[in-house]
Amino acid sequence: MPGHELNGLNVAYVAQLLEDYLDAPASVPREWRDVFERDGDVLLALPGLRRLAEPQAPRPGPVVARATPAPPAPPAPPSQRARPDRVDEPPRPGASPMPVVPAVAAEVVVEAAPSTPAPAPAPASAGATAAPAQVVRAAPPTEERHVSEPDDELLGAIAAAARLVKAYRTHGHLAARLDPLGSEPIGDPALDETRFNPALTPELLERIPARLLNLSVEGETLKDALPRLRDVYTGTIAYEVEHISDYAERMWLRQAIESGRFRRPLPAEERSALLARLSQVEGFEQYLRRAFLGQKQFSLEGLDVLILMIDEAVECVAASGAHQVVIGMAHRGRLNALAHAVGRSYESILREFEGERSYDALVVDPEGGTGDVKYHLPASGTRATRAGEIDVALIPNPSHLEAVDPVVEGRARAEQTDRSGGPGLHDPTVALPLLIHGDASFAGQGIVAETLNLQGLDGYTTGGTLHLIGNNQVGFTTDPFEGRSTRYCSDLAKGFDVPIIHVNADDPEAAISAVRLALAFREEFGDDVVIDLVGYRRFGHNEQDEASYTQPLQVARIESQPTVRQRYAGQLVQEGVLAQDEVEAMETSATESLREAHERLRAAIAEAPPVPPPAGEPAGGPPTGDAVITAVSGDRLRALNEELLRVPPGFAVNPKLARQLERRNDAMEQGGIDWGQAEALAFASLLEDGIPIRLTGQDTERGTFSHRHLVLHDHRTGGIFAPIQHLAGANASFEVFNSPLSEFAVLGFEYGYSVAAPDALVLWEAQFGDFANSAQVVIDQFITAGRSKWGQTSRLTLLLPHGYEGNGPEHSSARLERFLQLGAQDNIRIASPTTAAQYFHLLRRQALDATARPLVVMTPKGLLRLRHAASSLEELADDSFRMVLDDPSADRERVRRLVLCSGKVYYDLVGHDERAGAHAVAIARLEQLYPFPVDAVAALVASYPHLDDIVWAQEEPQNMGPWRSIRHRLDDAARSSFGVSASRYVGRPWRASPSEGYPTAHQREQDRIVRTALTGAD
Ligand SMILES: Cc1ncc(C[n+]2csc(CCOP(=O)(O)OP(=O)(O)O)c2C)c(N)n1
Ligand SMILES: [Mg+2]
Repeated sequence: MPGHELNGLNVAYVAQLLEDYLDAPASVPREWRDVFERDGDVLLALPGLRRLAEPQAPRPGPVVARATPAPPAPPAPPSQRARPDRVDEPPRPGASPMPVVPAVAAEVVVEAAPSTPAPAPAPASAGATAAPAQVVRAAPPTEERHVSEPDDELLGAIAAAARLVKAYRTHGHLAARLDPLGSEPIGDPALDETRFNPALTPELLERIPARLLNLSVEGETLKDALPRLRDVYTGTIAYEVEHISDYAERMWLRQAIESGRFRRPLPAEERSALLARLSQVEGFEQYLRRAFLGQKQFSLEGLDVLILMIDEAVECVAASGAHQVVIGMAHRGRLNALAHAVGRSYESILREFEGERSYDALVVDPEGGTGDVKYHLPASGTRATRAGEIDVALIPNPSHLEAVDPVVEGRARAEQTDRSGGPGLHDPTVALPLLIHGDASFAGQGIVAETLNLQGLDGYTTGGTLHLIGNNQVGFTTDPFEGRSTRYCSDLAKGFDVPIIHVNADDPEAAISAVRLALAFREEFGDDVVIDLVGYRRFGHNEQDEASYTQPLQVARIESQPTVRQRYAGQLVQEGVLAQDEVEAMETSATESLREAHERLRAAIAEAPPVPPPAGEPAGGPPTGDAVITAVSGDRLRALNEELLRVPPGFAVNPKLARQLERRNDAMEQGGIDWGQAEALAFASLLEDGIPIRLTGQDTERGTFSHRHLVLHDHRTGGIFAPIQHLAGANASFEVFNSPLSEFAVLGFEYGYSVAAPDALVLWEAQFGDFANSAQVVIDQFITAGRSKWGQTSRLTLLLPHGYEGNGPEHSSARLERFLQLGAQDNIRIASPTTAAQYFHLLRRQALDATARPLVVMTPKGLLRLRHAASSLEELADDSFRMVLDDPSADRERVRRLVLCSGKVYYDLVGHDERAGAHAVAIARLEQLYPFPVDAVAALVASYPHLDDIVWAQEEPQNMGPWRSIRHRLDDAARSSFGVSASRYVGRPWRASPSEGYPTAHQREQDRIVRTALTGAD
């Protein structure tokens, strides 16, 4: 604390720091921690500070108990944990570690009273730490100092005032009038100025200059400022921002909140426009309810201003240059959003209530889909704003609440990414992701946390998401006290350093100001913001529901509650902004336009014949992608291989890894191209073909099994370099990122990305295939069903390590059976390639096939390096993906049994001791499992003229693996051959758990399966 005069008005500043310290030691600069820990007695001798410390006396802390060890240093700020610089790039702004001390010193300067700026504490060096005690202890007697005699009472009052201000900033929300239903806020004693010691009487408040407290509200003294502070923090809008660890963000928010720059009174025409909009929103819900009694609409009423908030968000980001707003939301108010936020015509929505399909994608899809309920369907439109036109997309979602969140993020990220080359160029200003949550689902669904965790990650950030929680204080019939352990439904966001704005849904102007502040913050810092819109649910969960069965008191309260439109109309009339007849005209006009649209629709329905129902599965069978040429010339591959091994001068690849990578050169000429190399060559050639690629997953840059190494790390400097992002002939970007430890959110993200980037090859890799079931909602509701429900598909490719290698129940099976069960109507592709070349061609086919479909690949583990599974350059250069691989060594005249299998078990079969003598056995592989290659399998069977046995061999249990899904196909093929009527099963018996936990048990079982398949004997 060198240079600090503890008497005089800086005590207020020290008091603030001390209070912070008592609350959370790590929150104050280390220098000040040292001071408090070492010089506690001295400080406590000062009257203002003694009072401050007194109420805290029971708390252990160095100021009152010096012996307590110093608290641990705070974790490094995010910037210190940033990805290492790419070697060939100039250091990115903010990428290099920020020194802690200067940042904190800046806080000291700002926090200090402007008229008596306190110098920043010196860094805690050995010399400097000794000094403060000296300064304080060696201070001359009070009468000799050139400062005025401290006024004990005033100093104490200032310390109390600092605490009061802090209390308003941190806990003002507890006293805010947030509930339109009028529940009393719980308040907080710390907000009561009369409870301090000394009590902050009006006389004392008047003696405290507001500037000492570093307030941004107006007022000369605290007496003037306090009512404003109260208005700002405890009105119909409230803020939680003080938990944010980033100093600049916190200061910016404080200033923005207290200055009221986003809360200025709105001009009369804006207010009247808000009322007109509210009239439309309310009129829409009321019209639907009256016209279609009992049909589900999931009315928004009670949260009507949500639509105004979306309007405002669209305006704000359009003004900042965005081209698109990507919205994700659930059922509540979705129809209203379709009509008003996206701009879908009233007719098209009313048509669905009339029981007609209006969603074009389903009608034009020749195969016919199931379609979806009206409150899940996608829509997009163009909105006119003051800054020009902007696209608004409401993306389709399943009933699974919050599952759409990461999908929106992925979609926005794709919109924001220029994929023309290198690692891709991300510009978050291009699109705004806007997520609308329910209060119960935001607090209850884990996917929300997974999605929030994406916000600051290089590979996933979208430059900040605007989260609007439509908080109607109920979830179906569940009250908040049953549904969450936290006070606010938004509390989860605090752990992610996200600012939270609570706003009363009966105050449209406050709601607008919340959006303005939120989006200004996003623009400034590129981070997420949550707005908790506190309203109510005027009716039941849906229109068939009776809310008073379970929430009788709330319902009674709501019945006596005027609507927000009525309230606002009353306010505008009373304030002379509008006349009563103008208000009524708005209401009438809203209802009239709905009525007219409905009449037009009825007339159209009466005239036009109903649209015929879509046809079922096409007779001709689904497209196979056979026609795609996937081979790449040997010369091109050689050149690419060289480039893939090239690093900048001076870049030091780990020597052990360098030796491994060098072997790739030999493999090009001598054979032995393994999985990792084949994959890199497939990717590189696709980049030259102009196909952008995005590959993510846990530890994917290196590869879980250390086989990929697309991103290299300089073993001396830690710098990183990805040769694949620097190919001279690349015409598209290659994004590669290690994902956070999530499956649900990251797979949802990649799905969203892949839909928005239909030409890109987007791949997600599971650490082990088993873990994909953590993302089952994305697989079931989006990836496999999206095409049927919404006409939405993509090339998303799932790489799922699969295979029984004795690693136990959880690291063996990617649950292939689940994907096979989900395959229908050519919705996905499922493959289990067994050679590096097959994988190479499969990847290229997936990217180049004109028909986009998701692909699920059972990828290997042990096979990654298995010599037999490796391929030659010729196989990459001349071949293509084969859905069935015949036995290359079979003697057709001798073969009596055809063993068909898929995946790694093939190598167990051909490598078994019994194989050499089993001349009557041919072993063939099914490399594509869905769509099932009917013709290729029939041709294979027919090519063995003397068969009397067809065996399906799998290492999975009988209730898992492919058997149950493909058995009928094999039987069909068997019947077409001469001597066989049905196929036989060889594999693990029915099992509740996929695999043995003991390696010896695994070995025994594996041996039994293979032996039985080869010899026919158990
Ligand atoms: C994952 C999931 N579980 C359960 C449901 C069934 N469900 C539909 S709405 C609802 C209540 C949602 O409450 P909230 O998030 O507060 O939204 P609100 O309906 O109140 O707008 C529930 C439990 C669901 N749709 N999704
Ligand atoms: Mg709710």
